[in-house]
Amino acid sequence: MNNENLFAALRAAFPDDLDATAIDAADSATGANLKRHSWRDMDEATARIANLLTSMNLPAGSRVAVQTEKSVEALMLYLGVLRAGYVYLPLNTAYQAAEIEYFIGNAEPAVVVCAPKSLPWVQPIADVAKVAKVFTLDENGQGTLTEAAATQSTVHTVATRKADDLAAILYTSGTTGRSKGAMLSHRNLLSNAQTLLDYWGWSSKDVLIHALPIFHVHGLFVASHCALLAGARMIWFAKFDPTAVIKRLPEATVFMGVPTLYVRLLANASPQLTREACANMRLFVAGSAPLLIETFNEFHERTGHTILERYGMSETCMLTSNPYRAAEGERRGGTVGFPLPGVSVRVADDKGGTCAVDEIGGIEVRGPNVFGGYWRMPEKNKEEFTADGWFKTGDVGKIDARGYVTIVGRSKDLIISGGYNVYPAEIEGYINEMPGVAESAVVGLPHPDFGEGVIAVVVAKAGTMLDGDAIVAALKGKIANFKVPKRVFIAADLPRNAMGKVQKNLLRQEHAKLFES
Ligand code: MCA
Ligand code: AMP
Repeated sequence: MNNENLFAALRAAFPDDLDATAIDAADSATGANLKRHSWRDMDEATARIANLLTSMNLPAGSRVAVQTEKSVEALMLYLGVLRAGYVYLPLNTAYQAAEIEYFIGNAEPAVVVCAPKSLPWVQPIADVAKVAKVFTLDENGQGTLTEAAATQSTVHTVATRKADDLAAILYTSGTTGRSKGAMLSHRNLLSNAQTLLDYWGWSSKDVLIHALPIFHVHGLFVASHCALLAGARMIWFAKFDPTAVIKRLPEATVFMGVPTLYVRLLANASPQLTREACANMRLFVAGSAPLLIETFNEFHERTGHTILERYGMSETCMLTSNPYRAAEGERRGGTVGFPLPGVSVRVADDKGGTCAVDEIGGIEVRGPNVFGGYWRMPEKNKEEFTADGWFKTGDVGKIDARGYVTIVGRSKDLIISGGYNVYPAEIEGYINEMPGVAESAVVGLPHPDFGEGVIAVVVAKAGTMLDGDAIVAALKGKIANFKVPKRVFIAADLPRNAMGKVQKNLLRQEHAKLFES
């Protein structure tokens, strides 16, 4: 039987010369190389981790939940989990105890890997959830995981998996209730990577600057899978710093970023983002949030490069892309391009029909990249797939006569800040639990750096005085820092329509200029 494990395809794409460089780990602050990792190193490191996991006799389908800083070793962990045939569950490093408790309780992983500094609070959470083993891994690739893996063999036969077997679970927050785990199969991930490899013209001569986090689709799947499947070298930044990244552009060919990274590259004073710095580059990809047309135009003026904007989701990987090759069309700023080969996109009206050209409606998608459903939430699957099997993205958009897709908004109450999703309902839940709070509304406002900045408007209970800064401070200890409102306003009441629904658009209008400077 053919092995349909994603790792088998990635391993088959390693170059013949295993001693060639696969990854250059760069210093985030200076851009200088810190450590070279060959393809052989990658093969051996992933084999050791796979052997370690296999030696633990975990049940088939076991989840390995990981909350660690970005490092090459953390990427090896992901690949090792795939290689062993288990299910990878990445967690944002910003998540705090209450958030991690939910994910571990919900996913019931067999293994958890965390930062050594988090062990004191992760271990008790893992104990309650009956996790078999907690390992540590720090930002330098050291920890109990590395120690245990070091005793393992560097030879490992890739575990055989079917295309529909689960490869990863990515938690994405819900508009109501708690986060949902999107179940992605080996087919979902591999089909999407193969499509992008071809559509974006990857080859082994490419050099990718990898400066995104590796706990989301963009950095973990889109960027890493493309480079690995192409047998291309990566320059690996644990954190994004515009100066350091610009220093490495002259030897790179591809860069991927959320819009905030482009805003910061353009704002950077030294060294400058110039045509000369980008002379070797062939492709700049943006996605995860809307790219402002101003950024798209300024980037073109400064570098001569036209950013390729694409659109995707945790549940679906990549859905649409502006064309790479000129013969297929121009890259149009403000649009997310065409449905990728093999992916179907339609715009649905609210009467169960399909919208005409240029008519606005709900974006629905289908394809080998679309996930199988949410982890242990059959009722959500019913809600979010149509009867004829299309996934309702919650994005609102249109398709023009030429086939370009434009996203005009979202039907889901979601804020995207610097490429991270913030669900107002979740934050409002935390604020409403605070003493003295009657109710609250969380909205996103235009933000020059993050695209959208989170704020809250809070109403006090009768006879109570509230302090916005104190609410911000209290939230900082509880939830991931990017979800914490940048400002909290105290108001006498919230604007409501005749149906009693809070009119968030009025709050957005009232505070629209808050972040303008
Ligand atoms: C950091 N801060 C933020 C954000 N990031 N605030 C709002 N939104 C953010 N995204 C705040 C912190 O709370 C902190 O505030 C202060 O900034 C400094 O934190 P630090 O971690 O040092 O920030 P940074 O290193 O400058 O990070 C900014 C960043 C990062 C590099 C833009 O947010 C980032 O890497 N974003 C990329 C996210 C991503 O990869 N998304 C892809 C999702 P304080 O000091 O008050 O605590 S995949 C996806 O969406 C789909 C599938 C797709 O299509 O790709
Ligand atoms: P997530 O599933 O958390 O990764 O977020 C997916 C959401 O990000 C999508 O449903 C869109 O709302 C948004 N998104 C991703 N790419 C783009 C883009 N290029 N333009 C606008 N929104 C985007």
